[in-house]
Amino acid sequence: MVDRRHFIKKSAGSLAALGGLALLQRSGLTVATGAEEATLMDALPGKEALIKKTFRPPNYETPINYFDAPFTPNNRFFVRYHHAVIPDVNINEWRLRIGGDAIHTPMELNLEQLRKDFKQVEIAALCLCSGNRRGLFQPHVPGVQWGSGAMGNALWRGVRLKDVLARAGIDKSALEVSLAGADSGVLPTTPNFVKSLPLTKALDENTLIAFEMNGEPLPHWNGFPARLVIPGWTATYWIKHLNALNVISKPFDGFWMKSAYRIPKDRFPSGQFSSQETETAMPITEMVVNSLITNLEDGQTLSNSKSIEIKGVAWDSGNGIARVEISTDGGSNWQQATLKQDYGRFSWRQWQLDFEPKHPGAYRIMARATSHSGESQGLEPIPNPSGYHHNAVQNITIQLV
Ligand SMILES: Nc1nc2c(c(=O)[nH]1)N[C@H]1C(S)=C(S)[C@@H](COP(=O)(O)O)O[C@H]1N2
Ligand SMILES: [Mo]
Repeated sequence: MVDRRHFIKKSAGSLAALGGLALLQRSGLTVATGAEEATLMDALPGKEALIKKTFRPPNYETPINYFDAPFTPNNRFFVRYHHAVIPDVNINEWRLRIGGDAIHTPMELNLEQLRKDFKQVEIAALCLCSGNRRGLFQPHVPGVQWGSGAMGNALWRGVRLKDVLARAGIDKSALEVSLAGADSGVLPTTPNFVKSLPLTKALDENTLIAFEMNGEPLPHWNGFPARLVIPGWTATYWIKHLNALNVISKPFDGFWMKSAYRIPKDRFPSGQFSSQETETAMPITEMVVNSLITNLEDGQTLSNSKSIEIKGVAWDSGNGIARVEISTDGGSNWQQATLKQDYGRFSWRQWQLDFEPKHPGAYRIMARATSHSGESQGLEPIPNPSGYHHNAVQNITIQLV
């Protein structure tokens, strides 16, 4: 049974929010007056209440105040699925099948073999949905209307994909590795969520088949018993409930590569995927530099505030964060925040700044991260049809009374 714990943060603006309100009113909850937007909190089994975007398939984002910790707890980690049929994997029956026309010896591994036969490694990495913050794009872009919580930072333990593929033997004709999970659509015509990686990324020493997250077995909703972890790349490639890997000599032509998760070419500073590129478009690959203020909200009123701590997180595709600058006057002056502990170049980096306001009033707070490659955030997101890579500098107003 799903434990339903609804509450309202603010009240309604958009039509979708109104739908949420109608639901709440039917379930007998009263709506706070004078507020602006409905937020529906709901707990999936084994999870704390998260912000529900859709129930079938389950799409739940993490409230940003939970990003206070260096690693996002498993029971607070966001959940994203494209399909509604998500099997409860029976570990005794689960096998990872390795095949494809460019593999020498097709094979099957059970979880025990995967854990015991290969060297285990652990890596801190941010799992970020390509469409995180899509809901902030103006004009509106279709798709799940994510806020800022379709991401989480975790310690992933597993084995290197390259070690597993080496055991099966890779032919020199190999071009891509396709990745499939156990979930499927309600209708047999729905294309399964299968992705592919260029061989070089599949063989990168940081690309893992992970079976643990923050020291525990992967939660069901985050891919039990094993998922791909592709540090630096958006989470669309981080296939959950992984059950098939195929090393192939031709570009994989499934729907989720050819038609979805694509961006206009040359518009972002992100990496290449030449076997999947056309003249005008390419698959989304690396994350872009970004940051988030995690302890203040737009419109928030703070009283008796002589010193205000501003804190948050910043990340990029793996060059590492060089600096985070904060403005408290709408962008006229910028101050460097203190970067906290470095957990590795694929982890997000926490940062902090103490702000001492001289007088009460409204303050416009902005945060801007710069990576070691020199990339920085712009004031506006880069437009693209599917609303990916939203990394505009945040701009929130707080009231000090
Ligand atoms: N099997 C499977 N894996 C998947 C998906 C999916 O729909 N099915 N969605 C991907 C996308 S788009 C994202 S953002 C991440 C989300 O990971 P999480 O649910 O563990 O937070 O899973 C990825 N792996
Ligand atoms: Mo995603």
